[in-house]
Amino acid sequence: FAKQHSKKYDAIVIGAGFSGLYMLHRLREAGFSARVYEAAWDIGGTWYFNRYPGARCDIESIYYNYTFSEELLNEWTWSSKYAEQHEILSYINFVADKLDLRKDIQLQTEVTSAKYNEKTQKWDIELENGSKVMTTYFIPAVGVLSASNIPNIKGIDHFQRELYHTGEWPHDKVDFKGKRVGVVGTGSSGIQAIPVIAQEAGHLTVFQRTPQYSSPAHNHSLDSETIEKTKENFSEIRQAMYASMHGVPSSARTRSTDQDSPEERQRTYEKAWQDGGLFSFLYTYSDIAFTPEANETVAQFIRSKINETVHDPETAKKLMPDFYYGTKRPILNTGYFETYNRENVSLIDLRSAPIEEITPNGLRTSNSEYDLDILVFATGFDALTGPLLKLNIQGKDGVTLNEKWAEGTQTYLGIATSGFPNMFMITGPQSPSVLSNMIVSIEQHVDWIVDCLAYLSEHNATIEADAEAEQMWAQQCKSIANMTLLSKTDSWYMGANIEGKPREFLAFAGGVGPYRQICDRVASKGYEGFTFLSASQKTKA
Ligand code: NA7
Repeated sequence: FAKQHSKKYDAIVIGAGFSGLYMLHRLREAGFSARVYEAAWDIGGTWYFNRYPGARCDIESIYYNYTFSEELLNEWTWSSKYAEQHEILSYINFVADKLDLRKDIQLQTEVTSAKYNEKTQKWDIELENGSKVMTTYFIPAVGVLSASNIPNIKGIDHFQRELYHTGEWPHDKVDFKGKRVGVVGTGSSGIQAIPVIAQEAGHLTVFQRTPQYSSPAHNHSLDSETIEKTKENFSEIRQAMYASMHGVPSSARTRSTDQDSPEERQRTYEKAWQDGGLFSFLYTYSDIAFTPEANETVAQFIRSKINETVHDPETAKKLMPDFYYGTKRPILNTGYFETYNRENVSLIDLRSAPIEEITPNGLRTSNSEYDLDILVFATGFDALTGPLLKLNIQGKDGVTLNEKWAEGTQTYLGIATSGFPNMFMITGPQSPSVLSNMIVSIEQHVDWIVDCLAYLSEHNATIEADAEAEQMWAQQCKSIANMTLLSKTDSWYMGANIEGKPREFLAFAGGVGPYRQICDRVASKGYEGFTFLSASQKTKA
């Protein structure tokens, strides 16, 4: 009996990153039996895998921690404004130990499928080793940037030297010393890694498809006064984060670009540049995210900074971004543009000469061949939907999630999807997560889900999102994105980086504060937009 019992849980959570860990904590607190399965060798999720050189968070460390516990807040102290990957991983381990989470986490365990059983109203979860586990609530906490995108380039399997992806970085130190290194990709990961690799490599060749806007992080160590002040005032800071647009305690000014003279705007942008905040430019004027002309004023400012920084005019020209500022997540850097002034760094513009083939010893573009000892793919992720679709999830009537979302993503609040009862996504597609400080979004989702589970448990019921509610939600996500410039750029927010992926804006762009209000309203109206199935219906089925 004990053995059988150990294979049944109230809740199964997949993933032991920030979201899975907090979910486990809240489930246990609420009295549910729970188990977390994690494919990796240890906990940490994104911060376990993304250990490439220069990896750090783009949200200020003092806001990038759990906010639910005063004790955790008081006992942890960050060393710098933007924390490095290893420090964030230490923080995650500190929390897991403090809350004694490990005993309910099973590592090195990949979930191979999750199937909803309509007779039992339970989920059957299959693990890599063939064993099966049953759960009432199925909670994928698999993150939004965890399915690495390794481009399908001819010859890639025949490369005979060292090949890495930033999102699956090895634990052993990669030795770049004196080597000919190639980096493909200049998103956040590439822009963080390139300056660090350049310091060690014999020669670094950067293969760039799309130039990016990026501003200096101005990272520095945190002084004790800042830390103390933050800790003392954290309850107000927390409220501001919860009510905000992006999960940080700042907001956009109400002033528009045309209310200031060009000289005044220049001063405002210079201040944002010096400030080094992720959203500093987006907060300068109210119309930047909405109006092409307003947006162009920021774009021009950043282009002029690139021009001033990069000595070689040809290289500077190749680095000029030309899409709407802020329609891809802004990027902070430490010495990125300066890196192109180094003798040992060259920049290849793939727009004028695309990659044709990976050869056994390097890479060939349409007009040159490059001999490389190490090739680094900083080519991003199949974002948001990718990690969920990899899980092999099957809902009612044998319909898989992949079939349901083949033509486009359908969710209600980014938390649930019709036909998949009792399944709850944390920071799923069509939620504000990727546009925000992820931890604020994670905590809000988890808290909402746990309240919902308590309600279900009390009423002995199963819950399912209504198809009409999710259609309305998808429409709302689309309309909000269309009011901004966000949907006018080919980005991973739009699914545009993955071949064959439906083109649609994959997040709720209305802000974390308004989103929280919507979720709370749904709950307070008895989970409006959801249908309940009672236990008696279960017996009949
Ligand atoms: P991103 O932001 O998706 O960046 C990936 C980069 O790789 C980007 O420059 C891409 O160019 C480039 N890329 C992708 N595929 C190819 C191929 N086939 N050939 C050449 N170049 C390619 O991923 P990151 O890991 O940097 O950042 C993801 C998020 O993590 C980031 O937003 C932060 O929130 C943290 P493209 O722009 O598609 O032309």
